[in-house]
Amino acid sequence: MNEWWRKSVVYQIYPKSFNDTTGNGVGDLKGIQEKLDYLKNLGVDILWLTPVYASPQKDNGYDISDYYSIHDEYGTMKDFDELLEETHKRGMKLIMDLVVNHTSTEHNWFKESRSSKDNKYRNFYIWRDKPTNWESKFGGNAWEYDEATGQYYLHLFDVTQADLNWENEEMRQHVYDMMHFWFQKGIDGFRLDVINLISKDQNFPDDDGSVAPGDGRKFYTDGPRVHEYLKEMNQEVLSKYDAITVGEMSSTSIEHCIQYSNPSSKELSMTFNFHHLKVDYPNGEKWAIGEMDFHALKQILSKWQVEMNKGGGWNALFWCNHDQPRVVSRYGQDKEYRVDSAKMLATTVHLMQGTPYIYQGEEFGMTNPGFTSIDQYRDVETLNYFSIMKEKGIAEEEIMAIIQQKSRDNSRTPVQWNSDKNAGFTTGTPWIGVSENYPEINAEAAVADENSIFYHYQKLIQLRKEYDVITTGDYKLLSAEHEDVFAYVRTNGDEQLLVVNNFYDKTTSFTHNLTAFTAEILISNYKDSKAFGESITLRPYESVVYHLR
Ligand code: TEU
Repeated sequence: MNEWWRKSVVYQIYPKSFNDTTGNGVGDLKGIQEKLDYLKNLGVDILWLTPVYASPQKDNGYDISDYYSIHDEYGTMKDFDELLEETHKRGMKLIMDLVVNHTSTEHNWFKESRSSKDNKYRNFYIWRDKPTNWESKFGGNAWEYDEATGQYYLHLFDVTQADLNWENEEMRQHVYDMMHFWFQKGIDGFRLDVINLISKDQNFPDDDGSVAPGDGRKFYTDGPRVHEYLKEMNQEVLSKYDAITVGEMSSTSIEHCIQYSNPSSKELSMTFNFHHLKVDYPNGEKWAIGEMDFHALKQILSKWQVEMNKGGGWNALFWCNHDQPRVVSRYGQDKEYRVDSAKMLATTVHLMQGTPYIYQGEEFGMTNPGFTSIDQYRDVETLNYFSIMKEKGIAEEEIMAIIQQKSRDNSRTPVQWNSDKNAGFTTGTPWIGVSENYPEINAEAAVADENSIFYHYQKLIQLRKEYDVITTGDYKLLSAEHEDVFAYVRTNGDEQLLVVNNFYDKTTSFTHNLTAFTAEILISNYKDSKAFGESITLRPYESVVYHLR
């Protein structure tokens, strides 16, 4: 296991909400550059920028209209080059977001493609005389009729995001050329957006509705040629650079993620999966009020740890990103136990095997904003589902409660830098509202407080570099049936880490049968956690890591 990224920690930046230096209310590249020393102090190794390419911004940059230029609100290519240089100067790496399952319908390729059936770009996209009954992930039909040429084009996401046709070798070559362009500028890798959706069943069958009406996922998820395409991408591009790649795998399986990320496959470095972030989806339905299923959470995270380790795969470890609610509000308690529960949640994933990802603001415990009106929301998926739920006759009050819990905008409010106006994010009007708790919850206050969540993350990052057992140790879940505690042990020969996390606001106890000659506490979220013993009492949200020899 010599790949450098196995001991690295990645920090995800959503530029639109990170830091605005022009006063236009939108974050920009110079704003990221301003915060590089803050990120260096946190101790992260790699920065992941979500898309900064030219885009109409219908899906905040995941609808790309030109892969070779920077979105004008974010700055210029010169700004990008300077950011990359300053990042490298600080010994950090930078990866970009590769969105090649689809482009914006504003992309020149699509404009050409839709202009006529015999245009040379026609088959860069997926055109059919007859649509299937597949649903878009953003609601509604996944096909759009185009008058000009009397056919339908596929869009698994928004109608302005047309799916690329990966069966077309010339299109694939255009993608590889673009990847070389960015690698030759000096970037260090890519996060690959919904990359396991690029291979579609070419029979385009209707869905039988057995999972959900018009589901369709089984006809394009981990599709028939996906591994062939990724091997080709690796052969043509990735193998020529010392790159880190992480695939976002929607609705995937452990077997596929082992194949995607086992080095012998020569595909990707690691994978994101989302099964642990659906344990508050009642009957698998995102757009409903749901509570965390704690036992399911423990089982899913543990199964992925054990199976990926056994199969030689590599997990991206995370709770938060720009599509998910803030974990301290979701699986923790963001009022009187915000600090303790945020630290506990961080420890839970950072002591696992894999590469941890920290999403902007998670390192000091930003919470969901608690918006109450649909006018406060911006996310295309959220706004689509507001309309869908209204059409279903659901009461607006219930709709707003669901959206308040599940919307992707929960993680997209501006980073709260300090207690100044707009939390120091912008001197203008922010593109989306700032959470009202910014005077108390902000980076400046966290850096000034030695007991803050910030320094807990800083310590976790340091531990990963210091203790090989975190990177290479086996994983075993303990007391699977415990109602309150998520405990596991990492083992590397005669060295063990016992990680115990109380996920609830009441004192509980945990017993085990581990023995040790010496035991020290590596990290805890309480100053006076109990010494190692057969029975360990855990106060509300108490989280302790014991190093046993
Ligand atoms: O997300 C894929 C995706 O399906 C997410 O939108 C998420 O799983 C969904 O919202 C859950 O309901 C990627 C990007 O991360 C996301 O921001 C983009 O909107 C999407 O792809 C399309 O590019």
